[in-house]
Amino acid sequence: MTINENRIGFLTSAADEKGFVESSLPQVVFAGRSNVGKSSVLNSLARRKNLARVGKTPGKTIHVNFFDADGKLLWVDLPGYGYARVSFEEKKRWARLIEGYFRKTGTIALGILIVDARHEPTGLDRDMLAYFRAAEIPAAVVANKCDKLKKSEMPGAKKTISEALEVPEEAVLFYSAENHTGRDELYRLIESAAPEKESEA
Ligand SMILES: Nc1nc2c(ncn2[C@@H]2O[C@H](COP(=O)(O)OP(=O)(O)OP(=O)(O)O)[C@@H](O)[C@H]2O)c(=O)[nH]1
Ligand SMILES: [Mg+2]
Repeated sequence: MTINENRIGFLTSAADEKGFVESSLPQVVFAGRSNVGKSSVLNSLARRKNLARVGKTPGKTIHVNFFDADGKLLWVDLPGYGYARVSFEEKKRWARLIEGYFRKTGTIALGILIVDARHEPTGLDRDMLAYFRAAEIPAAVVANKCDKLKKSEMPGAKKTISEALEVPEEAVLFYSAENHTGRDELYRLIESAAPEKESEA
């Protein structure tokens, strides 16, 4: 399926489960630790600067944000997990919101786990990926901010991420929301994740 990149638009921001979009469209979900660049990757894919809101400090995305991609997919930008410097109450709220999303939502065609290319993934990243597997959600691992790595550091970074997440090295896609490295490959993966619509006879 092709997704027209000029037809990706913001739908709604949900602070709680009542705000979730009810739709039969397959969903592509952007998940990962706070500040790894989930919202930036979404913007880079859509070739837009401020479609999803990006922050200098972790914890920018606090709601579940829904985007319509060409009337064919819903893209879902989640709040990040694992940010230590927020209150316990706020952490609980995020966890409830993210868990509620996965519990209530329709078909997820692709789970995109975004990690920071410079850092070893955490237990929470492993949990996220394990959840995708258990729920039989096809998953992609995107190592964002690769513009911050020297070329010589890239093979080691890939190895670290693949070992920590127990996925083959080929499954780790380097990405840069800054200079759009990996953009076309991830875009194609998203396009191929959605099932072709059955022809209406
Ligand atoms: N150099 C570089 N900076 C990036 C890249 N992607 C994101 N950033 C920066 O990282 C910061 C966080 O980006 P966001 O897109 O808000 O991250 P997020 O994962 O959505 O964060 P939360 O919504 O808080 O969970 C911002 O200052 C971005 O400009 C990248 O590929 N390269
Ligand atoms: Mg965000």
